[in-house]
Amino acid sequence: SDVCRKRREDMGDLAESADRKQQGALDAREFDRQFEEIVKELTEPDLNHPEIGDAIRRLREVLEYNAPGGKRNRGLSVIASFRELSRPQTPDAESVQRALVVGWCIELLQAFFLVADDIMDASVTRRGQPCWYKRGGVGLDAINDSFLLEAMIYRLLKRYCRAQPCSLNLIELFLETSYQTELGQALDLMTAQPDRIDLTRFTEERYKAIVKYKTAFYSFYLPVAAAMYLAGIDGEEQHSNAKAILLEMGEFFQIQDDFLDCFGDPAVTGKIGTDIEDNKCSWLVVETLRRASPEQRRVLEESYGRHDSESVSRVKSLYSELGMPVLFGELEERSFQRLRGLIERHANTLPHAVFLSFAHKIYKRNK
Ligand code: GPP
Ligand code: MG
Ligand code: MG
Ligand code: MG
Repeated sequence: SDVCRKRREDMGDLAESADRKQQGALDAREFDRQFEEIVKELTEPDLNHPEIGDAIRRLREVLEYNAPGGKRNRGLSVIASFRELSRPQTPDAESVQRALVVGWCIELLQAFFLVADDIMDASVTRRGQPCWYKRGGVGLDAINDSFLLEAMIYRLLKRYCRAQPCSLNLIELFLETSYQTELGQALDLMTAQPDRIDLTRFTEERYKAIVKYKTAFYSFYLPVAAAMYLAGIDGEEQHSNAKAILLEMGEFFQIQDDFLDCFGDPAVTGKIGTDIEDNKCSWLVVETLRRASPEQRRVLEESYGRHDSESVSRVKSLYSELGMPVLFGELEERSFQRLRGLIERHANTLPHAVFLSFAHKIYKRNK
């Protein structure tokens, strides 16, 4: 039956990829509509509550400013993966809605992280608008707003998934993934202490650990794992196979994020990079250190982690001198090929389209 499946997959490939595209566009529209409904459900019943009404109106503002406006890759991949995993059946309306809501739970987790991360990274813009904490009158109150965003995840799971057999698996998945991301953020921050500029800490091993924990689990394993649970797939082996592929994709995604921090166009990415100023263990600095001459290393030592624009420009020039854009382009090709191999080896009974369509969304991205 494995052979049959393979053959069916190959033969239907072309027609199916057109169908998927169309379905994806329809789902994206439904996804946005679902957000309006979620905001209403989470806030309307208590808007005029005598005690918490004011706080609920604040919550509504926080939700509307911080949850939409991104690429929605993570959220949309829940419904896309769920459809693939349900094949050849077409899921009923209620299951589709559940997958859309769980998709929003991931976007809310992301909003929670980003509101907090922008404070920690002293960032200025996000998704083409001022970071939430930069808005007049918000400031560090944004910390509590980030907690509110997190709390919405569990209110939604309770409302939409409570009666499902996968309910506990989903809750535990969100909690475990949050913990992993917070560990990654801890590693990211401790490797970037502003008063201790020490380039020897920027090793490849440290880099890989940071990005696996701070990005790969929540951005790649979480959406697919959630879709698997929704589709009734809860076997440990299948989850660990999916994880092997998705963590690799996540590592590459953060390398892109680091590259775009310096070489991306803020008008396209919607954010202004801060990695050099923040003394971050970025892919760019790790690779530059591997290639730098003793003199070039001295330039880095004197200029990395400083806020003045001359220092930042010196670091950027060094990145260009050492050919980082070319190196990045080569890595992107190699990484995509390696991923194809991983999918062949690890996808097993899971449909390859789950992984391939996710990979196609991120390769060659410029935002
Ligand atoms: C991306 O790092 C990682 C996160 C946004 C996770 C934050 C985790 C918390 C527990 C707060 P980044 O700082 O490179 O992202 P960006 O470039 O988008 O600011
Ligand atoms: Mg950060
Ligand atoms: Mg950041
Ligand atoms: Mg970044």
